[in-house]
Amino acid sequence: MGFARLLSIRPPLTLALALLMALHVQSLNAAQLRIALQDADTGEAVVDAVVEVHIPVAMQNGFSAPQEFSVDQVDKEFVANVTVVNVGSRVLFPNSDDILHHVYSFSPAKVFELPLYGNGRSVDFSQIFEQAGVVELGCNIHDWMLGYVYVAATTLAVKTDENGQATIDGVPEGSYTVSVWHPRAAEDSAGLQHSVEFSDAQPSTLRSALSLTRDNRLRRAPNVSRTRYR
Ligand SMILES: [Cu+2]
Repeated sequence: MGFARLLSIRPPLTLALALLMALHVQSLNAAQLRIALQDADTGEAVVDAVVEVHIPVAMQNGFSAPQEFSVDQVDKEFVANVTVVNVGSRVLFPNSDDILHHVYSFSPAKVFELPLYGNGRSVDFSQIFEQAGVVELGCNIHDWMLGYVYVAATTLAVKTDENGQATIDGVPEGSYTVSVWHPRAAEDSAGLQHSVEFSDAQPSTLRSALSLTRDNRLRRAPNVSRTRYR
C-alpha cells in the first residue's frame, strides 16, 4: 500500500470524522423535559399551565429567535386562552367575531391598547412583546374576556395540554430552574419552582401537583358597572 493511497482516503475520513463529532456534540447538548401536572386537590390534569426552563443569559443564543403568534377573538373569548411566546415575538390579535372588540393590557410586562376594531380591519393589530412576564389581556367591551400572553425569556417554554402534559426538547445539558405558572395557581402553591438536572442520557421528568384557586373567569351580567382595572 503506497503512501499516495493513504493520502487519497484521508480527506473523506476526516470529513466523516468531523460529521460524527458534530453529531455527537449536538446529541450531548440536547436533553428533554417531560411534564405532567395535576391539581393538588382533585388530582385532575392541570391544563394551560406554562412550564419554562430558565437557562443563563449567556446560553440563550439559539433559543431566542423572535416568532409570530396569533391570539384570536372568537365568540367573545380569547383563543387560545393562554399563549406562550418568547421575548421579541410579534403577536397578532385578529377579531373573528362580527362585533367590535377593544383589547388592552395594563400588565407591567406590556401595556397596550387596540381601540375598537372589527373583523377584517386592515390597520395593524399586532404587538411586539419585548419583556418577559405574564401579560393579562382584557376587552373594554366584554368584561369577562380574559386571556394571557406568557412571554418567556427563550423558546424553552411550553403549555400543558388537556392531559396536563407537555414536552420541551433541545434543553442544553446542565442544572436549571424550571418554573410553573398557571392563571389560577395560588401564589404560595408548592410546585411552582423546581431545580432539574438535564442530561442527554435520559429524559428529565417533572411531575408536580399545583394548588389552584377557583376559576375566576366568571361571566358578568351586562348591566354590572365595569372597571378597566379589575
Ligand atoms: Cu370584546
